[in-house]
Amino acid sequence: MNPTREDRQSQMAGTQTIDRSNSSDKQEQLERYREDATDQALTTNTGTRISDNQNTLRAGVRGPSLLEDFIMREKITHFDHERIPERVVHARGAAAHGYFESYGDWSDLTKAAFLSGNGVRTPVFVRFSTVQGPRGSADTVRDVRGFAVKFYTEEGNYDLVGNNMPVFFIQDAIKFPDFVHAVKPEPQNEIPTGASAHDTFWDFVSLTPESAHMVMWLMSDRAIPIAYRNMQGFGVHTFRLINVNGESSLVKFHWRPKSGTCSLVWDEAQKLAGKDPDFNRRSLWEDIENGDYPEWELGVQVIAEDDQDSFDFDLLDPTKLVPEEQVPVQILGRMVLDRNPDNFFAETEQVAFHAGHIVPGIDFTNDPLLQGRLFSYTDTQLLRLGGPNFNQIPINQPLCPFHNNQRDAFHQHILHRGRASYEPNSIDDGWPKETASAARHGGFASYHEPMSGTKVRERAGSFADHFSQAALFWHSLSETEQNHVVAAYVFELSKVGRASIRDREVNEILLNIDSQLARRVADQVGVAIVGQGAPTQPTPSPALSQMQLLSGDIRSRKVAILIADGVSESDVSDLRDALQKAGASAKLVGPGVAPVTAENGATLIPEGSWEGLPSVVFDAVFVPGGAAATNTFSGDGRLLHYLLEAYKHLKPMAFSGTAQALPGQLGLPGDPGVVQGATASDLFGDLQAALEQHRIWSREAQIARIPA
Ligand code: HDE
Repeated sequence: MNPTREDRQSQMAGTQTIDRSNSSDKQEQLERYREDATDQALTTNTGTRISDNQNTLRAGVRGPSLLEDFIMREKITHFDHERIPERVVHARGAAAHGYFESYGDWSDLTKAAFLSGNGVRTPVFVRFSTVQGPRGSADTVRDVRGFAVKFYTEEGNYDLVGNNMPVFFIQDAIKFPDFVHAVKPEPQNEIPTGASAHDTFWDFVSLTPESAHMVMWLMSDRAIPIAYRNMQGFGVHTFRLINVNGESSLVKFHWRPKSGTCSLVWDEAQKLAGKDPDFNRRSLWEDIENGDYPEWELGVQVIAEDDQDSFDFDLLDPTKLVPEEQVPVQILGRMVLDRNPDNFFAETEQVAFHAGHIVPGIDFTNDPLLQGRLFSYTDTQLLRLGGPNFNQIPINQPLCPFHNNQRDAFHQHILHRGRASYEPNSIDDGWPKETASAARHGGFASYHEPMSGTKVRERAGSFADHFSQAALFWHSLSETEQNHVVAAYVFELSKVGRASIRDREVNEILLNIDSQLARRVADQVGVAIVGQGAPTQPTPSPALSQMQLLSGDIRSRKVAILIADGVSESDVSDLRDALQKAGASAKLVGPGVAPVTAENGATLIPEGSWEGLPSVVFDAVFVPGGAAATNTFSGDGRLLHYLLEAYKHLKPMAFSGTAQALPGQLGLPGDPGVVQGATASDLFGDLQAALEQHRIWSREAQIARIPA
């Protein structure tokens, strides 16, 4: 961090370093903190130029090192202190900058300025994460994904710290450490990394029926998203919006991806954890670098204060969702991520989200999980970021001015010049002063929610039903998705050593959700069903099925074009052009990364090798024609494995010209995803149609053992 001399002067003058004329641009603000060492001398931290960065000062060329060497000491000391504690949950993540744009003036709902007019733009920084694994764990594990958005609004920072699932495991914050200890690696051997498939997790959730609904989501395809850009996001809790008249509405926040919602298949997710543990992080980065910006729409389900008791569950219960068929989502604006961070540590690692960072126009409810979060996030930053000045770290600084009488503490960067650090004061004419609450641009004032009550440690009876919405989710899924849920329970419970835990999960949880689900799992994990359970038969909510959530186009899909010497160059370029025109992309993948000579003598440069860019990192595979290339393909086990794996993972596969012999050689049964044509242009329409479906689900019955 290298503030300029002007920055220092303005800080010394007691003003913030924020230039209001640039307030719409976080990038501008970060610019002043960005170090550019081009043409600069290597120095110590105190500015002394260094003449030798290769050798420690020593007594004679073979003698002992000298304590006097302040250059070596400073360098090693700094290195020794490079690590900060990783987040206790959500340690593994990736982030990007972008903007939020309001579609209109939503003053009837909220007085928040960032939602006050069509086209109003607010810079954002968004961090996606997994929950269980440490900072270096794999991206594609079965887990909940964090979806945390920091809006740098002109009225202060607003953080919407959500997940990619609309509910949570527990109802009360006091259970969070128990839940996290149970899902984290087991204490004696720190196994498993990034997985819930172990005894302590299933012990806890089988003893905690309120987790039943969220565990269903965790066992569904939502827990293995193919890309962050393909995830929905949810605020989970019920929040309040306060309008310009001071009236409150209860809301659930939704992020809807423009690229549609879709997932990996389980075998692919596991393989990716080894072949490309950075898979989600990498595609977010590459898409943004390529100008293919991920985009979401922000929506709210709005419930009038007076209607809050009209549901058969409690809106304050975070294990419940509001079915969209009951309360439709009203879209308020869109968010585009268009810039990668400059420095992972400075931005992605140091960003401090907090469910309690709100602005006028937004307020909390009494959801007991949310209430606990309001304490936790500051507390965690005090440890991680080393003291209470973490909001002075550039990525956390608001874009609007910020002034108060908080002083000193570790890592204080502001040179407060005022003489009075208390209020009221007369010495500094009373500044900084309060701002009265107002319809617009006023100070924050909490919603005047009527309160009464007796001090108790007790949950409301309205929080008692734990199975109806788990059943709602199950009955809303397509048959394919249900098969995946069953397979996930079987996979996870098969890794649970204690038979009593498997038994409890099946008989005391699943049997209360759906007897067929319980039986299908029980059969595979050696549990005898005891009793009947008391499942409900809810009316399905189609909005909960991912099968309804595809984008309908092939934008952002990634296709491998397999090449070898003698490949048809026109097939390669025609397909690549057609994909690009449709918003998708392609990479040339060769036996190695050495240039390949096409049939017509053209040189093609592979962007990766068959081993380095395996089929699991693509959505589809294309094998162009060319007699010599087909000959190479058909005799190379690596290539044949490539194709079989793509087939197994239900991907569209296209073969042109002489390559049309390959499906027959491999004995691949024909289906709408095995596309063939004399040339790339001939087959593109069919490939596009298959890619729009993303996976060929009909193929699954042939290749997977689905517990009936
Ligand atoms: Fe968090 N959570 N959480 N959480 N959470 C953290 O804060 C916590 C909960 C969520 O990318 C921590 O800075 C408690 C629900 C996200 O930096 C910590 C409870 C939801 C992120 C913390 C919850 C979330 C966190 C760890 C129960 C979805 C990552 C590091 C009362 C609505 C943000 C940190 C990022 C991070 C506490 C429950 C989402 C320890 C006590 C529910 C996306 O403060």
